[in-house]
Amino acid sequence: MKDEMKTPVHMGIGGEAIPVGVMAALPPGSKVFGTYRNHSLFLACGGSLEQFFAELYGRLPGPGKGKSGSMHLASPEHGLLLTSAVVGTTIPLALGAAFAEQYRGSGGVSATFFGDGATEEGVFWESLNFARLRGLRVLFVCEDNDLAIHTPAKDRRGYRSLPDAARALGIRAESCEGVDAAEVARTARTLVAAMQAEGRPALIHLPYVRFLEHVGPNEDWKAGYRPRPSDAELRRWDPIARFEARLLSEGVAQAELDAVRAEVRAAVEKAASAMLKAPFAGPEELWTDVYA
Ligand SMILES: Cc1ncc(C[n+]2csc(CCOP(=O)(O)OP(=O)(O)O)c2C)c(N)n1
Ligand SMILES: [Mg+2]
Repeated sequence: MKDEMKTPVHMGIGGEAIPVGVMAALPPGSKVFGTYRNHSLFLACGGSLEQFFAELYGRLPGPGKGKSGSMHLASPEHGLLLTSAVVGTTIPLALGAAFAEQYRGSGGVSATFFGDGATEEGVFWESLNFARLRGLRVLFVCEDNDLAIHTPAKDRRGYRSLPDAARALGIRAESCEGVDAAEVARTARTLVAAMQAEGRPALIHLPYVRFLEHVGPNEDWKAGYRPRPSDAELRRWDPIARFEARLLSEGVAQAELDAVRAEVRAAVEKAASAMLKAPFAGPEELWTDVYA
């Protein structure tokens, strides 16, 4: 709101359980790719809060030295090789990473996170086909908020079930609500185990609700392209509330949750205020990390 971040931010509020659950299921060392809606993914892969805020504030300690911004957060040392603003482009790269693992005989897997809109790109279907043909261990992770910016899926495609379409290609596919991190992890674990045993790709389809506008920090229920869910529906689709309810039902005390919440808030505030004072890259960085 203060315009301190000069990068467009595609917030992941409502979708947090997806990267958290899937990353919990992937074996260590997996190669991961994502989209511009990548904040939760960056943190779930193990990227630090300091690196995260530095990149959003455009500062030198960011993983892209502040030059890549929110839409291209990456952390290769944590397995997050690349995220991109160009819809669909990181899907085939995950095939390349899986092919490298297969070629070396290492048994490793890769995962690619993409929105439902990316399934309208030809490269998505080409990638499904090629991964199936070559028996590549790629987990396709569809983060389905039913929207490509403002356009719902029913106005964009002639088929209804993505898992059915993937199954027709001989790819294992499961759907589960992308709101309960533990449930997402359980479903992803089953698919990863099958992928490793059978040497073929798998697809996990995860519906969720995008709480905010396509890009930016505001709610936009009044914009007119989708109805506002009821308060009860919004509570049902809130991954944080859902996870807290699960923990409470499993015997965790409210005081413990409050302590974790306070600890996280303090860590976020500390990292954000420290990185707002971090230096910008100097002119000498203008021509570094430039490949084309
Ligand atoms: C190749 C390409 N075409 C169009 C765009 C413009 N664009 C940006 S986001 C977006 C919608 C993508 O929707 P989805 O993949 O479902 O991701 P979501 O924003 O819902 O997470 C489009 C069309 C783009 N960035 N790249
Ligand atoms: Mg979408």
